[in-house]
Amino acid sequence: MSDKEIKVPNIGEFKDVEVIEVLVSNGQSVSLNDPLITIESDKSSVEIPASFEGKVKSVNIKVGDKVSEGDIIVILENSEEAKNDILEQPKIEKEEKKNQIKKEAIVNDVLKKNFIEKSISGVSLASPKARKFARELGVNINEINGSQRQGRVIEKDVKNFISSKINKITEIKEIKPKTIKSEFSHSDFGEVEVKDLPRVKKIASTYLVNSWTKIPHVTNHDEADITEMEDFRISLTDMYTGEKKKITPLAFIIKALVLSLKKFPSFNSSIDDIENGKITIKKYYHIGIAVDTPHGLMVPKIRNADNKNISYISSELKTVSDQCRNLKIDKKEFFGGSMTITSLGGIGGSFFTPIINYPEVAILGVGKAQKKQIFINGKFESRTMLPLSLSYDHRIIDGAEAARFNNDIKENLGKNFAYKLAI
Ligand code: CAO
Repeated sequence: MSDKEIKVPNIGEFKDVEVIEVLVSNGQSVSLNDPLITIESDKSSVEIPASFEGKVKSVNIKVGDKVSEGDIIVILENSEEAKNDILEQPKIEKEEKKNQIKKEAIVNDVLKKNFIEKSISGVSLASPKARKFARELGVNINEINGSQRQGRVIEKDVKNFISSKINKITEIKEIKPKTIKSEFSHSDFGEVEVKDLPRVKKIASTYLVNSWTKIPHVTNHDEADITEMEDFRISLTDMYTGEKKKITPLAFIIKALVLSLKKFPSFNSSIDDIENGKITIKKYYHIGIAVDTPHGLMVPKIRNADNKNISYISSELKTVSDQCRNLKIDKKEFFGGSMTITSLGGIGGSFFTPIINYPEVAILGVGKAQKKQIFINGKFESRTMLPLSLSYDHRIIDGAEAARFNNDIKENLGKNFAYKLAI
């Protein structure tokens, strides 16, 4: 089988056109339509593609040469073998050969048309650097309007073209969803009263929507056996007066959570900008507590909970929730948390799906503890079970890690009495 030559096709009346780029080298495999060289007249430049496939045996042209129709660009080695080499196909049958000839004719026609049209309109003049840059980025240079004389495209034009495309994509992303408006109003169906939404609810709604839409939430549900903890809690008395201490389970849960955060630092973190690939691990333990107030939900922090004992945490809980309810709390107290606890234990209900308090990465929902019959060591026992609902940011925390975290909290609230040390 003889070698095949790829020649400069018919490019109209153009002769002695300068070669500004050679895009292939010896030994390289080329496929149909792969660009071989770029030629440039005084008005236009165009790539000459391969009119058939094969392995380059020799390149007969170098940058700066002047070429005309019929000049040999490359010689492809024994093209059928090379083709088989590339595509691992059986020998080309007669029919395929015919198609190949047709393809070559089409390539040549298109090329000729392009070169002549572009020469007339002068649309795709481009520096070799810009052409290469555009090709590497997969941009069709003919779509770019050049900033130079006669519309010549330079590298900067390619960059501007790409930025404008990116901006368009961003603009599309930022289109806000429309508020759905019904053709009927509520009052069409009966008496209604329209009131102002409390300011706190309006502010909270922005944060809640942000968190719900930006963080991929997952919630793991579990139950902690707090039988011994409850016995201990209820037995607590004031050492001076001998009166029963009023400490709710929440103070114990805060302490248990701090212990778990120390073991699982990724729960005490924030990602402010996922694009920059950075995570902030906090070395402090400021636990947020969701407080139900007549003005709406507020989340003050119990600062440095690791350094406070349970009695102190309990009194601080009362102080900050009173401050929230009386609107006597500094705005700064709503920021800078490690993780939040939202407890419905004093009200009722078991499991729910809490929304993470952005920019935190997890929130612990606590339900009402109840006596349950639990099967232990072959028999049923009456145990006090506390429902836990741990929602976490799945970008940072995996399900297995969340399950281990819940196990650890259960451990801290369980028989091991980790909390006893902290009274
Ligand atoms: N299981 C069983 N009983 C519980 C309990 C639990 N998990 N948690 C609290 N209790 C009991 C307390 O021991 C207390 O009992 P006594 O009246 O017999 O002493 C009673 O319930 C009331 O407790 P409390 O709710 O006043 O106190 P707390 O420390 O548990 O909670 C606070 C403080 C500020 C979290 C709470 O007042 C509050 O606002 N809760 C609502 C939070 C909320 O709305 N979360 C939802 C946010 S998501 O929309």
